[in-house]
Amino acid sequence: MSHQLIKVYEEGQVGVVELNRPNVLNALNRQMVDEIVDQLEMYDRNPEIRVMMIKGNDKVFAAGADIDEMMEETPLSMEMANPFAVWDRMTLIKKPVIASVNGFCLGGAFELALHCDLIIAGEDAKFGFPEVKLGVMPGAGGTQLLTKAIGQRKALEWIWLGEPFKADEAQSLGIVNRVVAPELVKEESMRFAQSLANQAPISVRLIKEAVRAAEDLSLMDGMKLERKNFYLAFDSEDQKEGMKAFVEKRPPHFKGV
Ligand code: CO8
Repeated sequence: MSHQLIKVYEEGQVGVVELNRPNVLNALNRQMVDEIVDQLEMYDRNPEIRVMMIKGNDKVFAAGADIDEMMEETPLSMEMANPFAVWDRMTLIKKPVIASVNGFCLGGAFELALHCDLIIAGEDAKFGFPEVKLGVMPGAGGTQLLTKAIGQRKALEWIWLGEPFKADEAQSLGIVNRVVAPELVKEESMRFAQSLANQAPISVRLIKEAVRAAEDLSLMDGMKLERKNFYLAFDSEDQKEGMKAFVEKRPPHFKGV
């Protein structure tokens, strides 16, 4: 598949999607979101890939949705184009997705990062929802994902004021997993991704499903899902290998089957 607005490449078992519209600070238009999600789905189906990463460039992750593309929209044009269906597909990705963030990560771009499982950020990263300053509001899940992550009061403060906040504050509230020097973001993200790629892939995907379900399910329903996934793991060769390796006092070799 040929891409125009993203670059894709693999490092070992990590599939990388790099946002590539530098002249507009990687502003996300519909084509770009389509390309991102199409590629994530391809990696999700590719047995050679165990972890995915979405990154911007050294200066910016992305400055939000493409305002030029959006400004003439009408309610009916959006109803007919259904621009958020592609975002829903992202929630169905089974393998881990890491957002690797330098610089601005605003609006739709922050929503893209919040759709990822983990966020590694540089000290230079700035997160925020400036939509209120444009007379609109987040539309790709921002009000829901941020509120679930940090609670209503902080979410309202940030979304109402629309000011960007720094990586260390995002980390203290549990939005960002790790903050490192700006020049180390790619390296740290890749190190994290590679260590995740070494874990048993079936365990990793079953864990993702169970942890993500905790957002929506009652405790008892969540426990039931966890139990099913726990049983399912025992259908894998990796479960046999993992436990055998422990007993034989050697490192396991996981194949993802
Ligand atoms: N859309 C389109 N173009 C943009 C965007 C954007 N979001 N952000 C920056 N650009 C363009 C600028 O117009 C400029 O182009 P040009 O050189 O042709 O004038 C170029 O990128 C460089 O930008 P600046 O000169 O403004 O760079 P600065 O370093 O001075 O400022 C900022 C950087 C602070 C990030 C500034 O560019 C800015 O405020 N950008 C807009 C941020 C914003 O409001 N984002 C939210 C957009 S709305 C949204 O995301 C809704 C999401 C819901 C739907 C999601 C669907 C995908």
